[in-house]
Amino acid sequence: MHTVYSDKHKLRDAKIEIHEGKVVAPFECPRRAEIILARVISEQLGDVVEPEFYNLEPVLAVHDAGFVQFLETCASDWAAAGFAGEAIANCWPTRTMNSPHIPEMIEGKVGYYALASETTVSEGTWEAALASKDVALTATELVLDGQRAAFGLCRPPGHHAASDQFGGYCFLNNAAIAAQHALEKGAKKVAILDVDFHHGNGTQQIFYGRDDVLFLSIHGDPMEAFPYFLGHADEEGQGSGQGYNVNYPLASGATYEVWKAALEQALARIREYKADVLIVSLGVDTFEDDPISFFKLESDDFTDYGGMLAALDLPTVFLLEGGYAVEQVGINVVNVLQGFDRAAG
Ligand code: 5XA
Ligand code: ZN
Repeated sequence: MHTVYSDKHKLRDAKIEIHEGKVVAPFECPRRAEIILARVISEQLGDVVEPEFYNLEPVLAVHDAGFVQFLETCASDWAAAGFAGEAIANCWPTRTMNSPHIPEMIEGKVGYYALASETTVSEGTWEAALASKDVALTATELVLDGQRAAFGLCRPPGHHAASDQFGGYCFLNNAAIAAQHALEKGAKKVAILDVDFHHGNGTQQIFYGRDDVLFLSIHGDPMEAFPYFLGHADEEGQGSGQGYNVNYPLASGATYEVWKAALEQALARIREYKADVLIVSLGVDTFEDDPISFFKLESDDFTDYGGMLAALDLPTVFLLEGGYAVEQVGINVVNVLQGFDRAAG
């Protein structure tokens, strides 16, 4: 399997994150990608290729133009306002302040477009996010051109990014951009399976009213886990999208047995849907030692479910999302891809 990788991910190198009441070094850090790349190489998974460059058109196909403009200039606008450090949200349009007006002042804009405060916008973030979408699109193209599967080593990740919101370490929604691109290139139906520990609220929101993208997510129950306000089992889509959004929230401590039962249901739904292409939002923060999550998957479980994904017999694009047990993140990601490759034959 080819891996698409760009060094530009290093430009996303925030120095702070708000976590459990403390300012900490960000969990989502450049070292994650370096460790995964090293494992891809040492395990001889396949060729590592640079991404092609794509302009903003595929981004604007799923994201709001004002949001994209905001992201592009956020870090420099923050500095120009005389603020120190990284742009961070501290005031939101919450339930009682739901006005359509977008503030002019950068501090207000950050609040308007943020869905969580743990994620700052640091210098270089926009360039890294653009390169991450190039990685996702190039991996998608490889699969549309006939490869059985490809791995986009995306950093920053994307699945929390909604049409006009960033947060949860995400800025542009790589999986949504890839799915829309596949549709524009001739696919009729795309399934996005999100196996990250966290619910893919952004992907859900972007495709919630549509039936040409089936979105399925297995994740920590939002009653107990980020992103808290989306990801319940009764969110099934709306309008023509009714029935095309499927959530499997699982309780704290879920073992592989429990998780695999949800995966089997998701795979059955994907078979029934008859997708042309599968996109996997591949987060490995379901791992037992992940520092910010609460499932109990072990490294061998990742190999096992990689094989189950291959049994769908669909052209498959893997796009990296989360996973923060840094020393094992390479093993776990590559286990999924090797499990897939071995079963695909
Ligand atoms: O998949 N999403 C993540 O791993 C980010 C979670 C952020 C929690 N504050
Ligand atoms: Zn996650």
